[in-house]
Amino acid sequence: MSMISLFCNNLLICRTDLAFSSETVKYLMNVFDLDGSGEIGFQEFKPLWVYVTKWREMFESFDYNQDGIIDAAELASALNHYELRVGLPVIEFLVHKYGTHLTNGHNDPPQIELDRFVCACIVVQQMSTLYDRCEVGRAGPMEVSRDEFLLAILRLP
Ligand SMILES: [Ca+2]
Ligand SMILES: [Ca+2]
Repeated sequence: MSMISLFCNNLLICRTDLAFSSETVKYLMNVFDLDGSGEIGFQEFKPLWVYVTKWREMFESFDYNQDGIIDAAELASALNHYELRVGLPVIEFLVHKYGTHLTNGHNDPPQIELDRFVCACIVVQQMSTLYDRCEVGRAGPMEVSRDEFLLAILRLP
């Protein structure tokens, strides 16, 4: 287990029923391993701490019914609050892709646990930033909307 896995699973989560998956750790490494060393150094650690703590607080504050999971409405509210504005089709796709059926098999809609919530938010944040950069670099408006752009990325395997 890498240092970042240990960090995420033992220091930040502080809950025995939750752990960060290798996919989430990979996303975090992509964001915070600025020198490409494959490890999180001291200078990279502080922003990682702030970032993950922020997403955890966000998860808890937007889990309105306090059931420990995020549904589509809670996810939309959270992303909108942090100005990651996406439409309903993107929200539905995010919940489908990152959520799980936690009760009653597939009869209930999927919901998102903390680990996958962080993944979903990182993807939306990074792809929105990329979209904004593409838009700035163009003389005119983009030919695809932000939601179309995000959905195209999210549909990738
Ligand atoms: Ca590094
Ligand atoms: Ca909830």
